[in-house]
Parts: sequence; C-alpha cells; structure tokens
Amino acid sequence: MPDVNPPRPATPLPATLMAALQSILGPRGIVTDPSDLEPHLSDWRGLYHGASPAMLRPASTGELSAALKLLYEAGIPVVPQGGNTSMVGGAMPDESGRQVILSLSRMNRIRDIDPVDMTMVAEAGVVLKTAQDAAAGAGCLFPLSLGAEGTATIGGVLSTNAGGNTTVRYGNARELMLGLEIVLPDGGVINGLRRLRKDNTGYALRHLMVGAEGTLGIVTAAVLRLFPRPRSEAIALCAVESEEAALSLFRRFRDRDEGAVRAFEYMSGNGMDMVMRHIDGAALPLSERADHYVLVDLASSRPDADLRGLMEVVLEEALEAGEVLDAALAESEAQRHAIWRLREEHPEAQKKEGASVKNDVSVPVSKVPEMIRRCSAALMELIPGSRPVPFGHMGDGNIHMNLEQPEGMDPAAFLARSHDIMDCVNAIVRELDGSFSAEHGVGRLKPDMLAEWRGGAELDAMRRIKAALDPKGLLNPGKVLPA
Ligand code: FAD
Ligand code: 2HG
Ligand code: ZN
Repeated sequence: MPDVNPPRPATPLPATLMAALQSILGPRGIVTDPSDLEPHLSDWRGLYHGASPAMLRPASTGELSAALKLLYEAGIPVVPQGGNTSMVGGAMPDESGRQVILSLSRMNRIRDIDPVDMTMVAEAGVVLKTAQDAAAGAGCLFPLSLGAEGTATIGGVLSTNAGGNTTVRYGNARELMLGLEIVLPDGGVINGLRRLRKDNTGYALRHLMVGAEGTLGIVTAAVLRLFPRPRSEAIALCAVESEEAALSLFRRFRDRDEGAVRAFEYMSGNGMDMVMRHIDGAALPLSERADHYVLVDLASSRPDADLRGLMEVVLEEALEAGEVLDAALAESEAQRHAIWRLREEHPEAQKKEGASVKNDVSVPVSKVPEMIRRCSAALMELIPGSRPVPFGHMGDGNIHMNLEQPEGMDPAAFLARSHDIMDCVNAIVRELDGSFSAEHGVGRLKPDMLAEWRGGAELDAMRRIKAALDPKGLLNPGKVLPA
C-alpha cells in the first residue's frame, strides 16, 4: 500500500481567477460540484484518494492554452487526467486540495483520417476504442489494444507510452505517433501535427512528451499511424508444459513467420483459475487445467495468408516436442472473442479475488522464464500461502509479476507488505537487466524506484528537462520525478 495522507478539504480557487477561467471556458468548462468531482478523485486500483477545488474541461486547444496561462501565472498546480485508468496513480490529484484537474474529455474529435497517408488526427480526449473503430470504418487498423481501451484516451495512452497486447508486432504508443500538438505549462502551443514519416528538424519534442506522464506538457491532439486491416487471422489458446516451453513456442512462430505474430500472451494456472472463478461466462476450451497457458494470435493483411495452416504446423511440432500439452483453435468470431476475454479479464479477476500487488516488469525476452520462476519462488517464500499471478506480454519480455494475497489473510495486512513484495521482485529483475516499469509508467507510485534505478546523470538530465519546460513545477507535481 502506498504511504498517503487523508485528503484535506479543497482550497477554493481565488474568485478573480475563477471568473477569468469561466469567461474562457464557459459554463460547461469548469466542474466544482463535489459529487461531480468525486469519480475523478480516486484511481482504478483504489490506491489513492485525492482532493481538488475544480476540474477544467476546455473544448479547444485555444481555451486550454488561455486557461493554463492563467493558472501558471497564479502558481496553481495542474493534474492532467484522461480516462483515469492509470495503474500507478498518475492522473490523481494529491491530498493537499490545491491541485486542479485538467480533463480533455470535451476535446474528443477525430479531425481527419487519410487512408493514403495512413494517418488519423485525433484529439487527446478520443477514447482508444473510438479511434480503433474510426480506423476500421475507413478500412484501416489502429493497432494499439489494451484491456482498458473502452475508457483510456489517446492523450493518456501517448502520455504513458502504453504498450498492450500488440506491441510485439506494432510497437508501443510511441511507434504509433507521427506528430503531436502540445500545450506547454505556461500556455505556449507547439503545433507539431505533421504527418511525416521522416522529419529530422531539431530536438524531437514530440517524443519527449510521449511517456512524460503529463509532467512536461499537455497533449491536445496527435497524428497517429494507421495500418492495413487484417484480412486473415488465427487464434489459439494453448496449455504449455512450462515457462520455457512458452518461450520456445514463441520462438517457433517467430522463426517461421515473425510478421504473423500479432500477440503472444502468457498466463499462469493461478490467474486462469481466478478468471474461471470470478468472470461470468468464462470457460476453459481445453480438456484440463494447466499451470501455464499462452494465447497465440496470428494476423495478416493478406486475404490468402494460410495462418490456420501455420498455426497447425507449429502447434503439431510443439506437441510432438512435449512443449504444448493441449490447444484450442478459435473457429468463429465468438470463440476468438471468448479466448481473448480469458486474457483480458485477468486484472478484473485478480481484483475480485482479493488484495494484490502489481509488478509491471520487463526483462530481455530470453530471461522471461527464469524471471517468472525465480520471482514466484521468492514471493512464496516471502509470504507463505501467497499466490503468484504472472501474466502478460511475453513476446515483449513484459510480464505482470503480480502477487495475490493468501486465502483468508487480512487484505490490509497483505498490502502492508507491498514494499517488501515489490523489492523482492525488483531485486531479481535488476539482476536480469530488466526494468521496474515496462508499460504502466512511474506515476505517483514509483518515483522512489526511478531514483534508485536511474540515479546519477540520467536522473539529473531528467530534472533539468523538467526545470527547463516547467520552471515552477506546476504540471503534475509529485509524479515521475522523486521529490
Ligand atoms: P490516465 O490514467 O487518465 O492518465 C495517465 C497519465 O497520463 C497520467 O500521468 C496523466 O496525468 C497523463 N495524461 C492523461 N492525459 C494526458 C494528456 N492529454 N496530456 C498529458 N498528460 C496526460 N497499460 C498498458 O500500457 N498496457 C496494457 O495492457 C494496459 N492494460 C490495462 C488494463 C486495465 C484493465 C487497466 C485499468 C489499465 C491498463 N493499462 C495498460 C494502464 C492504462 O490503461 C494505460 O496506461 C492508459 O494509457 C492510460 O490512459 P488514460 O486515458 O486512462 O490516462
Ligand atoms: C494488462 O496487461 C494490463 O492486462 C494490466 O497491463 C496488468 O493488472 C495488471 O497488472
Ligand atoms: Zn499489460
């Protein structure tokens, strides 16, 4: 459990500032009613509960720029918030009651889709699923895909450099962005909505903003890359013999046809048991329970690609080698959806099972099996009866090395051990040349880890960049950089 203080009552904004903001943003542009603010003051994991005097909802880049300029002059701290699905408390105002929330929810237009340039210009408040659907409507694909896609926004996924299920094929959010429109902390606007594949014109400020978690500037719109839509697909759920067998299966697919692998996701027996227990309609399409599973998702834009053939050949080889124990190939869209649901519902099932501690770690792909084995053993020794729930993006070396409380243990007593649990995993991940945050970011939860892992010249350079762009330290204070 993070160390936090109870929220203090919000400090109202000065009346003159309020009046000036109202004249810029209009009646729909400022929320101060406590019951309307309430959903914006707690995070998805329930780790943080903040306080805030107001939430600003600008309807345009011009409005946002003018409002931010006023707040900057008045020295008011600002916390950008998209869909509020951060796993690290990144979009939470703190307990001081002074931080204003900035929501981009009214900036939710798709400004343009160009199937020749293969680009989409989307405002920051566009929900990820809406962007995917708009791309599909134009006969294209926007490939970023994650469990929170019905709520997470374009501004949020870019600001966290989100990964998700298809990174193995298409890259993180960064790789899917060509240009950005940005509002700086003092209200300055950078119009970088260039749809260019090549653009080496000075420092790549757009890339500095991606993954900055709202500490350097506000993303207001983005040029996103589109891809040809898939016309052939094959999806299977496999029970595999071990973590090593899962990696070996990944290599078999990659060696045969690297471009065909759209997702390669690992799940443990513990996690799948929780999905079966808590998720309505979940059913295992295999003959029996296993300790390890993988979801293999192959896709191609070629209508004649024989992906089912590829799937069958590779699985046959792996069955003969004793790596795959059983496999179910989706025969219909409904079965495809049902298999993906078993994977996507892992976070929800873990939440319903009780208290858990998340470790969003990455290691070189070759070291994933060793990492899972060593962390699982160390965690069970640290807290007897606890249940490791490793799952996630094996093809990227990114496993959510989560730990569920022992059955019957007081959740608060388990969460009191959060620091020990994270330290235990991080020590092993560090030995394996990994990272303490693969895709969820640093947010409010992990600045201390950033100091420990990225100290010296690297952290110093980060601090100098922050001081140069936000000299008053008003944008998302307390996030990413340690105090
Ligand atoms: P928020 O949570 O609102 O904000 C995230 C951060 O970005 C905060 O620091 C905030 O201040 C900042 N921010 C938001 N909008 C802007 C903006 N316009 N300009 C500047 N800063 C801004 N993440 C993954 O990477 N991969 C996954 O597979 C994945 N799966 C998830 C599954 C579930 C069920 C949930 C709840 C979360 C998951 N996440 C995953 C984490 C989260 O969804 C992503 O990090 C997502 O990118 C956050 O988007 P959001 O709009 O909700 O941003
Ligand atoms: C996922 O891959 C998300 O489902 C969430 O990144 C991971 O709940 C988690 O730990
Ligand atoms: Zn993930």
